[in-house]
Amino acid sequence: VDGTRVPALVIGTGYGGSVAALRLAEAGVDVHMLEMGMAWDTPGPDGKIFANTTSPDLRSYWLRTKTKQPLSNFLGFPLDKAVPRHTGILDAEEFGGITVYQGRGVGGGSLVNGGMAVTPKRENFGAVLPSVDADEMYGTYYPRANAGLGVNTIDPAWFETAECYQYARVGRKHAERSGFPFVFVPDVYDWDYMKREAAGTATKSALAGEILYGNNHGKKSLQQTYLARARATGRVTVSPLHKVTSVTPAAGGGYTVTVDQIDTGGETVASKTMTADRVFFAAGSVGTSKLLVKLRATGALPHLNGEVGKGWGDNGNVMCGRANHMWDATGSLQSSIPTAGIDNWAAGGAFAEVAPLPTGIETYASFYLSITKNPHRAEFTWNAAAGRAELNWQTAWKQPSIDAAKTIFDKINAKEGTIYRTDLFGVYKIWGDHLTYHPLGGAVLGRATDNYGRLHGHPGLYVIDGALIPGNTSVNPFVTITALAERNIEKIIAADL
Ligand code: FAE
Repeated sequence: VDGTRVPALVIGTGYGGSVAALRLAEAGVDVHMLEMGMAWDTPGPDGKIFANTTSPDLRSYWLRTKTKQPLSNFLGFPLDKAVPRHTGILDAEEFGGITVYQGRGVGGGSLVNGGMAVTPKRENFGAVLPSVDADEMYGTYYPRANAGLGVNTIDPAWFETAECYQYARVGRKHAERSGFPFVFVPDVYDWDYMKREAAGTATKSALAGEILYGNNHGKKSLQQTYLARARATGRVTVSPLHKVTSVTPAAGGGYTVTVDQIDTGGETVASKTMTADRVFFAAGSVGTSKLLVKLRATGALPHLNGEVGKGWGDNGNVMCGRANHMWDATGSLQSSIPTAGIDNWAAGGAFAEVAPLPTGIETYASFYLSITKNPHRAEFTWNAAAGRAELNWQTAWKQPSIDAAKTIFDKINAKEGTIYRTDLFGVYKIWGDHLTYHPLGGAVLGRATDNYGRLHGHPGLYVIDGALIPGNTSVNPFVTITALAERNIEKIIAADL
């Protein structure tokens, strides 16, 4: 790596980065990808690559000495426990008013996420990205992204009988009894594989509760899709445990990229520089934003404009649980892959997923992750004294999300004669309003960049990840991130190379 010159360098190996790498390589361009997380291709002492959700270990968290589980409590008891500090797979990155969960490793968020692969309703897309031609997105790039990601839908007949989706059928019943539209949510998990798990003919992953810290089987992460195809071109090199710290114009043209190689304890073992004709920022909304505000403030990229760092949102994420009556048991066996959604976006600004609580025991609880229309947007800035990027999100800004989610769950509770759970996020705390799984924005399309992700002020620098999307997508974001990356890289290859 050290001293190399490459035509295209990609920072990060999540959705945006993987699309860029594949399409550039197919166009004949050699690509080097730098990823701060691990490769996740080698089994641990237990024979598995990834740790189970119910027994987090050193593989589970990014450089923490104690787990920070999104569901912090159960029946009033704190669940977090000590783990060795290690470059684990899930980063719970804490800013002043919010904890932002992100995947770390080759594959980015695809390693840890639930695989829910939702294309937003076309009527909502215009509000998300008004400068993007929706005909092109829905005619070409959303279909391309869905095919590339391996999106598939559950067999509705199997859904009706599968023990592991009793919780989702209870969720549907309650939604429909209160008059809310119920929808199936597509996923990149292989539903045929899950059928075999249920039949006892395949090693269990979703039915063993695997999620958050990686799935050992069944889920098509980017390692199985875009990144596999990118590597097969022979033109893509991936360097894990390499963290980019600076990008600045190089004397002879192109950019000098400074990289810390780290060990699995997070310590820097080597500092390297590379030179690249073009650099693609694909470090995720948070990673890209943090880098760009630092590089602007420190003078490494002085011509970045004032929009860099702005327009960040949490996709309106808020969680809650409901306590059901004894006749609405949700099942002791729950697939970790959600497949049911309640769509109240048009009327109440909320799209809620019926999520699992895979505890292995009957809880009589229904659990939901809502995506809501939250108007608040935060900004990343560089704190020179502290030497770090900060985000000015306020915890109180979740109130519009809580209000939107209540349009669904207050009504269901009233209809069913049930109450909210108060034991999942602390003691007597109903709302999981301290976190997001869906960071978006910070280098918004058409503001910090042109309409295709070219950063203003520095030719040859591109943003191609969730940082382009202004804070909300109305549904889970990765299909939109992938489709937008497909659109932008096609234009960049045609016009710039
Ligand atoms: P991302 O996938 O985050 O990739 C960025 C990569 O860059 C990461 O691998 C970083 O380690 C790496 N990186 C960052 N900084 C640096 C640096 N300085 N140097 C080198 N590498 C760096 O970005 N979305 C859905 O649509 N459906 C779901 O079901 C879903 N469930 C989720 C569940 C969880 C627990 C989490 C955390 C997220 C979930 N998401 C879901 C969100 C989704 O994973 C996320 O929007 C995408 O992964 C973002 O894609 P990007 O390409 O922007």
